[in-house]
Amino acid sequence: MNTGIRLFIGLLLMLPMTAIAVEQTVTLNVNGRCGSCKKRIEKAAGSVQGVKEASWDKKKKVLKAVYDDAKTNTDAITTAILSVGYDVDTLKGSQEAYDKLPECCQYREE
Ligand SMILES: [Cu+2]
Repeated sequence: MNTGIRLFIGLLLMLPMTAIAVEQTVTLNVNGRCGSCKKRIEKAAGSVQGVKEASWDKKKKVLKAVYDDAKTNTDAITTAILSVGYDVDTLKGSQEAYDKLPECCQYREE
């Protein structure tokens, strides 16, 4: 094999590896109710530096986020969502922020 081809194959093999090392996908259970909840949750997650994509499934109550693991991590995304008043997995969202949510968005049963 000549060097050119070997180099090309080498680069080709490295491409997916660098992509996997940097980009991570996480799914989090985030409680919420409606379209405004969706906007708030996605905005909070998306505002974290390094988050490339955030989408919340209203039916499944699951947030899927794609992020650059050199810039951020799951904890930072979780914290951002908690701070706007939404529960993430077993963690409770900020009560203060929750109380400020419109009544129709208050998803907790009390
Ligand atoms: Cu809502």
